[in-house]
Amino acid sequence: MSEAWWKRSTVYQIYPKSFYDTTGTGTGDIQGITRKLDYIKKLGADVIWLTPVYKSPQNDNGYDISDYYAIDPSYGTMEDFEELLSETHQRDMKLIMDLVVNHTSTEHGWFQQAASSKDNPFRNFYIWEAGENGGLPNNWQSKFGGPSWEWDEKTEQYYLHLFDVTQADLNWENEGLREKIFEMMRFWAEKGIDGFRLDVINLISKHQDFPDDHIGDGRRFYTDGPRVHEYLHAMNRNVFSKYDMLTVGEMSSTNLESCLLYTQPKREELSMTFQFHHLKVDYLNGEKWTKAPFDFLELKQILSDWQVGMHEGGGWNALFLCNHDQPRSVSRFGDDVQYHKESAKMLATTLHMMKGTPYIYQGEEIGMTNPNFSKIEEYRDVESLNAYKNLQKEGKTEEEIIGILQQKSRDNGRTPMQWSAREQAGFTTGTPWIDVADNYPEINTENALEDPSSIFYHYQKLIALRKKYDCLTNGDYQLLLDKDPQIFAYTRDWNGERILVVSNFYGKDATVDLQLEKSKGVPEVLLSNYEDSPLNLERLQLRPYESIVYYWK
Ligand code: TEU
Repeated sequence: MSEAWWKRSTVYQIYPKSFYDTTGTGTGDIQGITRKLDYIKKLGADVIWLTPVYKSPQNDNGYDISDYYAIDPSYGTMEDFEELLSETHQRDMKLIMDLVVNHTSTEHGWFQQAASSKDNPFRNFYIWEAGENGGLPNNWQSKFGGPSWEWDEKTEQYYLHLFDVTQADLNWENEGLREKIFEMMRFWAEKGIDGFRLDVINLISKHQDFPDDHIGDGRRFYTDGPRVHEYLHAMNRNVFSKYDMLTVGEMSSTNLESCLLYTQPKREELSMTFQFHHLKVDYLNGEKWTKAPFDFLELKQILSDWQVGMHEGGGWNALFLCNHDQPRSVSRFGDDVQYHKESAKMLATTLHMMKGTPYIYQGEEIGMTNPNFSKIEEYRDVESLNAYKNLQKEGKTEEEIIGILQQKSRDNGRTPMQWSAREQAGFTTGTPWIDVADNYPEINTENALEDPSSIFYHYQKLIALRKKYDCLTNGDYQLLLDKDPQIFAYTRDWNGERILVVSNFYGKDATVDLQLEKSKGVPEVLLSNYEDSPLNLERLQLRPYESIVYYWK
């Protein structure tokens, strides 16, 4: 069997609302993406993932879809989309769409029908329960805070919403619903798109007795649920297999065993999965809305366990450190002031040399940082605004709450793309829907493109290495110095080729004894974030955030 094309690809994630505004409305648009395609081409990424641009009331920035067949007018028209797709293909790049099929907006026609009466034919497209003795059907919590059931006055039942109250969960038990979804997916496939990113796809199958959860928030009754593999296999047979697609599932609170099942080729489900365990290493006692430094040893262990586990089990990882739901990686795991460039490059190297398909989130390639918003009025995200209220109820002070949001809010990753030092970072001629980060005069794409030592060109080199070395696609993964509190080092071996990555995760020097066998001889340095990196591996001296890729053949 020939190698799947997406194994050597690098995906560039675009959050259209914050990418580039051509109309002066303050909101990015599809034409803006088309205009910036050459920029992405120059970076070398060969797949674009668009977060949702379908028609939506935008309560959750498009993850609340009201019409799967239409483009939201704030982003443009279907013609704009078709132009984007063809311009992408002309540049030998591919485009994948974000698909949200765990839930729809309550403004979707199906929900409107379903909520109109108990015997409407669409009623069973959603999940309705009568409730227990006048109370909620169970104690499951919404991921955005509060109960996951909402009372519907008219038909006197509750509907399930694992996210916002305007995001009603679809009933995948209903075969008619499944057929409608597959039909809609084929509509987009027929337009020529190259794949799907499937939003919280491991939540679509719920335990049908909807039990109370006595030890948690209910997630164990719908995460990687009873029929999820059956549904994904059917999706694969009905849609994916008929085209040549990259499919990536966003897996909430999943585990390795499940992700192997989702991605082993013989099972015919998905190409790869996103998992989030490594992005919870700065949660205090497992709680997101806390302020805490990240646990480096844990980060290393989790990433390594997934590397080894997916390699040995024949699965495939999607590799990422940030996205539109996460803080900026350089602010979170690096040093976004003193060692901005060095640490951003170090993080990129550490991730991109792993086994899997790497994802770059817009702005990550120039080291965009968290904006450090200091007033609640600057935040936009529904989840952050809910968290703000809940933390107030818990008695936290304003200062404490803002401190937490500065570290954890999803808005950290949603500020406008910093194109230039011009007003509003060159993102819009109007007023942006969310403020631009203050550091745009220094951190922007114009500066990055002019500076041969920029973070941008470092990513460009990483992408090129991944295309060239079979060892990066196929090699195994071995963690070295697992207990070292400062160094992240691993090897990749394949067919006599070896790649070694050594990264210093902190702003102080380090002396490293890798204890490698000597027989391999003197290596070549493939990439580093400092000039003249040392070749002597016996007592390797690393500078702050230094990261080096060695190669032996
Ligand atoms: O996110 C799913 C999800 O569970 C998270 O990443 C979520 O943001 C986090 O748990 C909050 O703490 C996806 C989308 O990426 C996100 O933007 C949507 O809001 C969500 O699904 C609902 O569609």
